[in-house]
Amino acid sequence: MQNKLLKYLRREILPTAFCAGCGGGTVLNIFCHAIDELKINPDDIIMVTGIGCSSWIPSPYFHADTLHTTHGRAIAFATGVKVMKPEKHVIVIAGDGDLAGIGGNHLIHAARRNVGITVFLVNNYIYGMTGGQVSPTTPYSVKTTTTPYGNAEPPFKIAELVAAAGASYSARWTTYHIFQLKKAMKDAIMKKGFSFVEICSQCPTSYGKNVGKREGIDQLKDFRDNSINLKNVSDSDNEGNDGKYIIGKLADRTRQEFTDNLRMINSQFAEAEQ
Ligand SMILES: Cc1ncc(C[n+]2csc(CCOP(=O)(O)OP(=O)(O)O)c2C)c(N)n1
Ligand SMILES: [Mg+2]
Repeated sequence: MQNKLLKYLRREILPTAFCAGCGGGTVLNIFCHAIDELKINPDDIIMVTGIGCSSWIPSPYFHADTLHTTHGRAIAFATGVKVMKPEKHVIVIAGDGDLAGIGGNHLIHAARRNVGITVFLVNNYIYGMTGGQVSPTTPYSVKTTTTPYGNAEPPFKIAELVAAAGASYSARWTTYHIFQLKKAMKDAIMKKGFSFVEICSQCPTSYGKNVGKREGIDQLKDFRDNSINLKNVSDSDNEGNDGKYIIGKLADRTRQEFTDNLRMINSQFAEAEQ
C-alpha cells in the first residue's frame, strides 16, 4: 500500500537532502496533510520560494507549479503571481533569513497591503544553509559564526510584527505542535488576505549545537517544554517571555484584499475613461 501523501511529492528526487533531525521534513509532511485534508488540487497551487534550506521544502519536493526565486524576493514574486492569477492559492515557504532579513520589507508591506497570499516562515533562528550566520530571529547572546562572542541584538518577533503590519491572519506554532500547526496551515490557506504562520523549527546542524542542543530531538523537547499559549500571557511582546515560544493565533480579521482593490480601482478608472 502506498502512502496517500506521496502523490504530492516529486518522488524521483527523494529522499530529501535535509540533515538528520531537521524540521524541514516535518513542515513538508504537515503541509501535505493540510493540502490533502483541504482537498485542494495541486494544479490550483503556485508555490513560491527563495534561497535557503527552508526554501527546499516546497522546491523541489512539493509537486506543484513552483517559482524558486532569489534570496529575499519570494514575496515580491508571489505578489506578481497573485495579481495575475487571483484564483490560485499562492503559497510561500521560506526561511527567517530570507523573509525577515533580506526580504523583511517585502514581508511587512505585503501584510500592510493585505496581498492574498499565504506565507509559511520556517524560523530556525539562523542562516542554516550558509553555515550558521546570525539572523534577525537569533536570540540575544547566542554564539553564531558571525557573532562568535554572542549576539548583541534582540530578535524580531515575526508573527507579532506581521500582525501589527495588518495581515488578515498571523499565528506561531512549532514543529512539536503538529496538529495545531496543520490546523493553522489550513486556516491560513483558506483565509482571504495576507495569511502568515511562523513555524519554529529545529536546525541541529547550524543552530542547535550553538545552544547545547546537538540533536533535533533536543530542540523539539525545548519547544515542548518552553511553549506558552498566547491565551496564557497578557503581553506576548514582554521581554520577560524571552526564551519562551509564544504559540497561538495573533491575528484573524477581515480586511480588504490588495488584488481585489487593484481590480476595483482599475475598473473604476476604465469606466471613467469611457
Ligand atoms: C542576495 C543574496 N545574498 C546572500 C545569499 C546567500 N544566502 C543563501 S541562503 C542564505 C540564508 C539562508 O537562511 P534562511 O533564509 O534563514 O534559510 P535556512 O537555510 O535557515 O532555512 C544566504 C545568506 C544569496 N543567495 N543571495
Ligand atoms: Mg533560517
